[in-house]
Amino acid sequence: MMTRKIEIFTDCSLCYHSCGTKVTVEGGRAVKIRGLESHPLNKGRLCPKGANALDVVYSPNRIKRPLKRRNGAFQEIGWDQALDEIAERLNNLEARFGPQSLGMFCGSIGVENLEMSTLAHLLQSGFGSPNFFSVESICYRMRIRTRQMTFGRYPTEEFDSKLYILWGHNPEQSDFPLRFFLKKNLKKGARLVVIDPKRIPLADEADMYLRIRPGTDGALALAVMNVIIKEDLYDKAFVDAHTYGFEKLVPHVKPFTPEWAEDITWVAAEDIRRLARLFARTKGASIFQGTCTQDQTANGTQNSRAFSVLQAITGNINVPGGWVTSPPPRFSNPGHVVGGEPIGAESYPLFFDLWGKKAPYGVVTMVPESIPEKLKAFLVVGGNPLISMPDSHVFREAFKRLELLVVHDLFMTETAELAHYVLPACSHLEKWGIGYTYNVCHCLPYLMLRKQCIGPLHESWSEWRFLTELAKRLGLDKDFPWKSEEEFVSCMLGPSGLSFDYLLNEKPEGDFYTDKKYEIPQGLFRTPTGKIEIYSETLKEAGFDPLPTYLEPEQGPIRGDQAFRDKYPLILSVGNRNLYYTHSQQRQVETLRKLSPDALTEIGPETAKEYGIEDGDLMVVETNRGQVRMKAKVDERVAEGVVLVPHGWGGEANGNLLTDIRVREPVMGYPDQKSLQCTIRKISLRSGLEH
Ligand SMILES: Nc1nc2c(c(=O)[nH]1)N[C@H]1C(S)=C(S)[C@@H](COP(=O)(O)OP(=O)(O)OC[C@H]3O[C@@H](n4cnc5c(=O)[nH]c(N)nc54)[C@H](O)[C@@H]3O)O[C@H]1N2
Ligand SMILES: Nc1nc2c(c(=O)[nH]1)N[C@H]1C(S)=C(S)[C@@H](COP(=O)(O)OP(=O)(O)OC[C@H]3O[C@@H](n4cnc5c(=O)[nH]c(N)nc54)[C@H](O)[C@@H]3O)O[C@H]1N2
Ligand code: SF4
Ligand SMILES: [Mo]
Repeated sequence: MMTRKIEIFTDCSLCYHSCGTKVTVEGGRAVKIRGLESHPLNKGRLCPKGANALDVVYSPNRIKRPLKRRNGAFQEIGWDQALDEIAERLNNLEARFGPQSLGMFCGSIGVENLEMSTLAHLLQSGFGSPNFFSVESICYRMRIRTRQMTFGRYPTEEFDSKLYILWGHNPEQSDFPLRFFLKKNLKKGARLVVIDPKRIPLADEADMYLRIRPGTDGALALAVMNVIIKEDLYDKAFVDAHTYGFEKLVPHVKPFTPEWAEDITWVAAEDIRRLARLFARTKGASIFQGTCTQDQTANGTQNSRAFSVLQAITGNINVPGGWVTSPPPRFSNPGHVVGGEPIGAESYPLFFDLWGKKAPYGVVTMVPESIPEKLKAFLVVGGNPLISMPDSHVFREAFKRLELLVVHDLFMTETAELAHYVLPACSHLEKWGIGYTYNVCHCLPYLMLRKQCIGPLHESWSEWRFLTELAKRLGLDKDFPWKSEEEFVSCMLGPSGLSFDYLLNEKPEGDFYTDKKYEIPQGLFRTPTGKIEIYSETLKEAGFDPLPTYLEPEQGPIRGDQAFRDKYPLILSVGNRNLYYTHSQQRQVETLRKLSPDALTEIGPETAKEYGIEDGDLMVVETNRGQVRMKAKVDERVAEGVVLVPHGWGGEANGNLLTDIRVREPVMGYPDQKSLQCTIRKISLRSGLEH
């Protein structure tokens, strides 16, 4: 019998970049996956994860059938039984404690978890709960919020730049598409500055490398501002025409001299001056701030404010290579706004509400303290919070107190292991969806239909099917009116201007959804003053500094307690990315595991020597919250006194056993994961004893 071989253009959603792929399907089975040359983002390339995506899809470790915990062990059951029981338990909790006792959590899957989070939000809000949590309250939304606050919209850095300032961002590991744009433009004469406590390999190609003390980026940014203003390097015409509050910034930054910053940041005053001059003299310069690095520090919101102000005063807004405001794609968002505010809205109001525009997200760092009083049931759809959220012990203990924990995933994660019900999810090749590049992919306004390439494997269900069927049992049918997943995706695409049929039949490779425009028309900046707000009344009214400021890490040498630092003298940053894995995923893929077999703690040679540790030794990293065991990677690229621990590994190598959920950024409640304190020691393999 002839088996038909077809090639389908779709996107990879093993991370949020959404690279274009070509999937060869033969007899209903995906047999090959390659990069799609005509996709403007990856231009035919795939990272090792994407290239090995079929090993994820066809992994023998996939959860095959719904599982129910009984007497401490999992038992296979049918979908109907699982959904009937979950619905009954949810209805029961609603009757006893009210609908807000349900919390929903979505992780970082594909681009902004678009369909997943829309459906999840629809279910939880239809049920009557405002408590939707996602990675948005530890990653990225802070930058969006802050840029909205400053510009009244959300400009993003262009991939083709004349000056790349990698400010705590390492594209070689985390930003596969950017890496190629960067390398191409370096050959054409673009400049590069790397600001990082690790001399990442890209720094070897840079015009400047600034070795910074973790968590002090805000101080450096203020000093750069100081020089630009003092040396009269700012773009006067742009400042006059488009900004509000510059005259207040001038006296404000006077004390933040390069010498002041040198003591704080470890960056030489002369380098700060050089950076300021280079930046101010380049039209088409962009700060590429760490995607979560700059959020997860004590000064997070103010870091993003400072970067925004730097782009503005150098006139690097809406110029090719700078930060550019392209309209975001419009998708229909059928989710209701439920009365009542999510957990965290009161403590961190600017995260929730900006000028009356309410975000659907609760603050995830407040979840554990809300269990069991406020939250009794938790649905996790595509996330692994027990590994990915800060302070894993605290999350674990809280989750144990839930009356109902349901996890929808492809694999038996540490979070799933604790659940009452585990439900098998479809991979991205088994369902319909939307792939687009906008907020994470820097001004490439591109939209693609994610096609269902193969039927669902095993008994896995897509989010659409799972949540629609659960909704029916909760009496929420009216909130899920779509007869098929295609119809749902088609409805979401509605306002984008690119229809399902067009993207399926005419542009299977995807299409640009809007032209890029660089001019600044009247009314572009939708802030209260209609200008770029260097001075923000909004922040002031919320009780924060209206001008960019600097706050030391809570445990650091200026704010922290000396006795604490005597015990934990080294600076800890948790979560540098690893090209071969997305967070806690893909460890089961043999090819990738061979390329990156171990969790590695990175330290500099002097630090290693001081603690009697050699490269490859087994070592312990310890904080006030817990400890991890990992292999040591002694690397002269790492600043002395700094310990870099990855996240995403499980068991005793879980980096989030070290982080502290109570150490939070004051404006938006994000956890500090980049500037904590720790100590390290060697484990002797022979005796098994720790030194
Ligand atoms: N200390 C520290 N911790 C961090 C970070 C850090 O820098 N430092 N970074 C943080 C950041 S920025 C983020 S975004 C978070 C990420 O946090 P998470 O998104 O919770 O992390 P993942 O490990 O990617 O978990 C995703 C889960 O979804 C499953 N999955 C994959 N595809 C699908 C699907 O299509 N459907 C369903 N239902 N499930 C699917 C995967 O198997 C996996 O178990 O981690 C955070 N954790
Ligand atoms: N392969 C892979 N790619 C990913 C992910 C993944 O899990 N795997 N996750 C995706 C997600 S959700 C996100 S949010 C992004 C994260 O992307 P980013 O937050 O940009 O993280 P990295 O690119 O690892 O870069 C972090 C760099 O910052 C440095 N650094 C650490 N602390 C500080 C500090 O205080 N100041 C400064 N200036 N530098 C510091 C580190 O040494 C490291 O080189 O990556 C995305 N891409
Ligand atoms: S960078 Fe992300 S989207 Fe692109 S191929 Fe790799 S895993 Fe897939
Ligand atoms: Mo993230």
